Amino acid sequence: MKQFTSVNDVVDLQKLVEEALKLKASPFAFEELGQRKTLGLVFLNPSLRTRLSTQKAAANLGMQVMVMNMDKEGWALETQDGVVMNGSTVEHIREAAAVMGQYCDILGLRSFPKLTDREEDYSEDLFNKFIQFAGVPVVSLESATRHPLQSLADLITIQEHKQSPKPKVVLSWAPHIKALPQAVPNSFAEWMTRAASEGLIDFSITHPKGYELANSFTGNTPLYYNQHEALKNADFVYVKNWSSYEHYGQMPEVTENWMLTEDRIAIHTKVMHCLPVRRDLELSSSILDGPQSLVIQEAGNRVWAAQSVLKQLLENL
Ligand code: SN0
Repeated sequence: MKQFTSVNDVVDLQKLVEEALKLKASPFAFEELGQRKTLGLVFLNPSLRTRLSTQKAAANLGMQVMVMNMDKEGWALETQDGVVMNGSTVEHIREAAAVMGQYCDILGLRSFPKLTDREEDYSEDLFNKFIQFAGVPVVSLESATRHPLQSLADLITIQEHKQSPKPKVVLSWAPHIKALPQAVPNSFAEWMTRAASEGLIDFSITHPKGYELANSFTGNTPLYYNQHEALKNADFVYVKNWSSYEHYGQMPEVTENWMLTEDRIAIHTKVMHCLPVRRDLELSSSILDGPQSLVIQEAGNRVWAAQSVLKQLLENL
């Protein structure tokens, strides 16, 4: 593996999940591998799980970690080319990324979309420039359109908790008060589509009209506008809010209540969410506090997702 920005960087999906579960069973088996190697984690947006789990994963592999909270502690970054920098931006991403590449063997970057210009966000211009100028392998810690470490942790969690050889997995839209990125559901759909194509799961999506995700992420995945119908016999429900792709960054009106509650799912259905979750807005607190929730185990698996990816990148340095 030379970089990790989407499921397309993964050659053997099942092997990566197996590797992550092996690392979970034996976290320090490769503690020499990352010795004298430095991981830099660059955040342009907030983070809890990604920051701590990736830091822990790197430490388990013997790496040194440096964290740069660019949004709060760095110079204001310019990302456009051909501008005279006589305004508020202080440093161009060309120099910033190249300099961080001098200090680090691997770099991680988190950068949310602005949700105003779809073409700009979906071009992943900032992310691609960072990769281009860093000159070292880059791991996505969530980009404008994807969150692959989250999706890998989700697949690990499904693999760990499944009760049948081919469980039914449903992505279900949830209400929110803010317009959120499509990165998490895009990525989840992309990873689950790949898992479904390898016969590991059955995958479908349910959301209100107006919240269709880009086809490049969902492919031929069955889509239901009726949540009740979609959730029948589901083994795993993945709850997430996202804003509209078509009416980009908008929140088209939804009249029905889409919040997942216990009465909407079977007793054996497990509930997942990437977190942070807004209780009793996206998901009922009775589900979150009950035996059907996997959200904490899922967050725990972020360590093994990050560690399996860092291990493959280190082996390729
Ligand atoms: C982010 C998102 O992409 O949906 C990060 C998820 C890992 N979530 C939020 O920004 C939540 C913000 C909020 O106000 O609830």
